[in-house]
Amino acid sequence: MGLDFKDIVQKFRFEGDYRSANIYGNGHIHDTYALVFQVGGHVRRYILQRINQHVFRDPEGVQSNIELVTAHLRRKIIAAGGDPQRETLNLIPTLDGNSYYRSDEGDCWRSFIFIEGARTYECVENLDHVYNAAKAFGNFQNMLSDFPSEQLVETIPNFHHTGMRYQAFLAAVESDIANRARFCQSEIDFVTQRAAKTSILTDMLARADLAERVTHNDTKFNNVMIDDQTGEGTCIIDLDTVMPGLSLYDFGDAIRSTATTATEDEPDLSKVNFDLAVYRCYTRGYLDAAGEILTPREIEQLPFSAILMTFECGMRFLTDHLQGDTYYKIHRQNHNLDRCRTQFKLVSDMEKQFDVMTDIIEQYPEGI
Ligand code: ADP
Ligand code: GN1
Ligand code: MG
Repeated sequence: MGLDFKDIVQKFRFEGDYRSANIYGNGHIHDTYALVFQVGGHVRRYILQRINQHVFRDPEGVQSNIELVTAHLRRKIIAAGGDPQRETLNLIPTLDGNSYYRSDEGDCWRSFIFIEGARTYECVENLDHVYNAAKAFGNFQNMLSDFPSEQLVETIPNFHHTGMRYQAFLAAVESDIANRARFCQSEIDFVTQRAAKTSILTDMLARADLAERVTHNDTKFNNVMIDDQTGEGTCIIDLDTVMPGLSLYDFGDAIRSTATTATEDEPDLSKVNFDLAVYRCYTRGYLDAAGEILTPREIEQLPFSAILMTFECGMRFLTDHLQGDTYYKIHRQNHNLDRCRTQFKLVSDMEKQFDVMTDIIEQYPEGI
């Protein structure tokens, strides 16, 4: 049965006359739609999302975080002379003033102003975009450096606790509920051979060797909107996982998704290579923006974080494949396995180039 958008649309304080709703974007988690309205002679768009409640068990907590974080960002953006309508997400309230609407079926819907004149990219097209995306993520980190983290709900507990992710992976191999383990033994071995690496960052955090900060935790390249005219990183989106974490999670996940020559699900691994020029450029942008707040220990661990976050992501795709694809949206058979393989290819490349990656960080700001 098709969705009755007219009914949902009536619950929010939208401007204009509703015209249409179209599936939008390439996110793995939520159902995202672009809503089109007519306001006088103009078209106005909004983003409408059905929150994935299998992934986010506490939608109220998610929304409370987004309300608090966007209010904080809005103040910072205004103070810096920026445009808060474009440089952060803006929730559209429901008629009764809530930040989401729960339908009779139990679905949770939320809406944002559609950021026009900017777009997200699945793959890098040029180094200016890379530098600007890195600056935008670094700046996002800066703007949240004085956010009171105790106000945030942990929307997905232990999200980047790689050791716990490894335990979940082992359990998935053990139960092998979808009978797929025998078809991915080399990927399973790839993970188990690296088990000792999984606890390095969380151990450093536990002994206060690394600072806990408020971080984004999902700094995928397609979670930054790039301005069509200027190429600047206009707005960081997808704020569901903003919560206490390590700056290294954000740097590492950004390198994972940016410093690659192919899409995340490219089946032909000969096309998937770690791109050192992109790594260098992202590092420069990120350190230009956030370098001053980072500790020497954080900076030292940047290359390793890229490997660990890529490994963790590949391991999560493999876990979901073994569990019968219950977490990420898939669009073809073995989709999660293909995604896992691209990540492990990148891990292998980075392991071989680890010394060069480290040199690049040490050369900053001169030789980079
Ligand atoms: P998911 O968690 O499923 O990845 P996102 O919140 O990242 O969902 O949204 C999916 C896509 O929708 C984004 O990659 C982006 O292209 C688009 N999008 C999201 N929010 C906005 C917005 N406010 N304005 C314009 N496009 C947006
Ligand atoms: C998911 O929501 P999206 O598509 O930006 C996932 C990330 C993964 C990413 C891999 C809440 O991100 O953790 O790194 O897919 N988000 C969640 O592409 O699990
Ligand atoms: Mg997204």
